[in-house]
Amino acid sequence: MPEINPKRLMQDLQHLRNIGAFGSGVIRPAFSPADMEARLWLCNRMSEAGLEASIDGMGNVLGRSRNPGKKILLGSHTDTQPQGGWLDGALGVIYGIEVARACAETPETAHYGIDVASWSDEEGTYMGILGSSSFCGTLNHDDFNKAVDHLTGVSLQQAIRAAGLAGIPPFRLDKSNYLAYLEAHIEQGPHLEAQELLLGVVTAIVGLRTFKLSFTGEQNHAGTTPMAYRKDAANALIKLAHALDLEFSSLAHPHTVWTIGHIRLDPGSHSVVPGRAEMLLQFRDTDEALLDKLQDKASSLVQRFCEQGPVAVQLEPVYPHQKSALMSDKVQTCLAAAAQLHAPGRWTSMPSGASHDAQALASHLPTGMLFIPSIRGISHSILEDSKEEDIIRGCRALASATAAILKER
Ligand code: HGY
Ligand code: MN
Ligand code: MN
Repeated sequence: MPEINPKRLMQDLQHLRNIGAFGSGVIRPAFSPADMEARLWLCNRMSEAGLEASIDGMGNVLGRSRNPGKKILLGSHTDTQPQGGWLDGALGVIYGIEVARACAETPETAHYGIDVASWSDEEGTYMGILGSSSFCGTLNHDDFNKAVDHLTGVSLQQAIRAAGLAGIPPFRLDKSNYLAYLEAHIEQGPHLEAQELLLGVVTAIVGLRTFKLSFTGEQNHAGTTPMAYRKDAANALIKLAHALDLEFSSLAHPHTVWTIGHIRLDPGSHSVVPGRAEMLLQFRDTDEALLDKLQDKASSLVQRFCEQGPVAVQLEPVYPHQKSALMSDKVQTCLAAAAQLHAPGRWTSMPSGASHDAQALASHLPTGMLFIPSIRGISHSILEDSKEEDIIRGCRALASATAAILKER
């Protein structure tokens, strides 16, 4: 069985953490200088691990084994949220490099073929799971052409050009190359820690939908405009947000989540009745039919608000919908055996409340995911962290699962 090198694993994770470091977290949004610095470093580390590594025109880093025969693809992402944690995505990419090195250093597994990927823009600075969708050939070109960073207004195409990637051909999946895609990731939620479990084998990944709601009223004086005369965009936003919360609560399943993660009031002065307002609404569940119901509910609420007035409301999708994905039963069985080996009786099967690149790969390759616990379940925050022994155990379990699948080929 390949034996990973825990010291080397932690050193690489810490090195990556220092690229774009921000307090205990990381700021490395897609195509930023820090993101590209990290990708170049990954290329070198993959080459040192004996892989043929390069970056494609979508920013994907891919390290390919020179060994003949069917391979395993390991990967995740190294771009982050505007303020992210040091392990979200990075864990699975560095695990991949470490598993490739461990197999190469172990005589009975040295002939195994392991490719390693860091997909670009998983976090959706421009478009969620951009790089992995491009790799699978499922990137919608209209979505690609209109993708923009909603915080800066920079287009995806401008960002790719500024990163020096324009014109480089994108990598494309050749299914005949691979037996499976495995992605290790932090859980980013509280369940493993709360149950004192050490590993999670993912059964399914949530689908997610993100909408912008725009409110158009009338900017006016906050002192002289009587309440009955107002067309207050902020007031309409607050009322609609509350109505959504009540209606979604009545439709939700146990794991359904919804978030209003961004609100903007215009002009944003304390003495002005806002004439315009906007908010971003995102909802997630593994059941696409329920997501349809939530979407219909949001549309009917918007229509009702428009009919009642006095503020006009518009609902428009932003970012392409990310469909829910089931993980391969066969790969789950293999990951479960590895979890039982490395955490006997202290692992569970579970859905993922976070989206992942694995949901792009799942309809093209047998795909599975392995979770390690997140301390206090925190993620998408600089406070995100995991215990070192859990990080090391997770890499050992991924190495076991990878070797077991390759042994069977
Ligand atoms: O939002 C997510 O679930 C992922 O971390 N991008
Ligand atoms: Mn992630
Ligand atoms: Mn994330």
